[in-house]
Amino acid sequence: MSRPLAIAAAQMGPVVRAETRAQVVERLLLMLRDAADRGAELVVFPELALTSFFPRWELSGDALLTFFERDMPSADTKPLFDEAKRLGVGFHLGYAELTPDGHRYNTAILVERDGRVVAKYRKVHLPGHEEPEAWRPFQHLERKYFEPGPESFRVQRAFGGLVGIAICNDRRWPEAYRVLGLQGVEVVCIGYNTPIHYAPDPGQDRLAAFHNNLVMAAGAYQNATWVVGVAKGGVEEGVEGLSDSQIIGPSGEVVARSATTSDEVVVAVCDLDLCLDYKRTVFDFDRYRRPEMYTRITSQRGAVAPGDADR
Ligand code: CDV
Repeated sequence: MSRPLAIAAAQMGPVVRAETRAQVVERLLLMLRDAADRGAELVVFPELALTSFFPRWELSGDALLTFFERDMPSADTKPLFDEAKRLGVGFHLGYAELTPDGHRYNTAILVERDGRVVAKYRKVHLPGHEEPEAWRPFQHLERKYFEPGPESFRVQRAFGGLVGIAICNDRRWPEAYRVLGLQGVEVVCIGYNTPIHYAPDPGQDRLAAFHNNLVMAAGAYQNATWVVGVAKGGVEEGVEGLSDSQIIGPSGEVVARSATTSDEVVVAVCDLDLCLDYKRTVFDFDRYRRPEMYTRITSQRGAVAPGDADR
């Protein structure tokens, strides 16, 4: 049996602050058409795809809110929805969401081939810091500008399979994949903006690409799922972001990878039934997991309590 789904990772190069939404949507449309020409049925765009990565700046009032979407689709993004529907292609899109009652989230949606929004996810793991810190070469104020998503990771029946969403920093946390894995996920869409310079510990900078692949490949393999990781990379407003978008199979192997730091589409035909090879064998959760063992760590006699190892 096979359930092929052609997926495109639509990587973006930098978006400068002066770029309008309409200009960005033109770039997305070019990639959408390119992906459709190459047979893609699902096109995955990055996190916060419509603007420059604004958490790098200290902002308030209208200067901040201008980066947020009040409606989706909006007047500027409607051409993307219309063209996707015309082409019969679905997509994943990350954007900054401002709700009618004033909540701000780092959000991604999944749009089916008929134009319906079938899933919305709001980022759970918000990295960075709450207040500006003058010692940094650039800020990472996600924790100031966004609330953590109030809902967990959920799987949606779409594109002939089970699809989940995680956003950027979520990909470093095994819980994100496992919560989706426990729901049988077959494709995890992950958009990211990852500055290569990590100010709290610059020793990690040289490992940015290694860690990116490490976490997504492990998440894919340990949860028997495809993972589609898509960057907004390149040097954006003076900050170098990781590119290296990749489509990873349930074996943990990369089957398609970007080669540039610019707008670039890579396509892979992903057989969703390949997930079953792993879900029915080494990662047969019902047969082999021991959930009853995972909550006992400190209550057992002889277990090492936090801090004991230091004594
Ligand atoms: N946008 C992000 O979530 N970026 C984080 C950085 C700050 C570490 C990431 O995990 O890639």
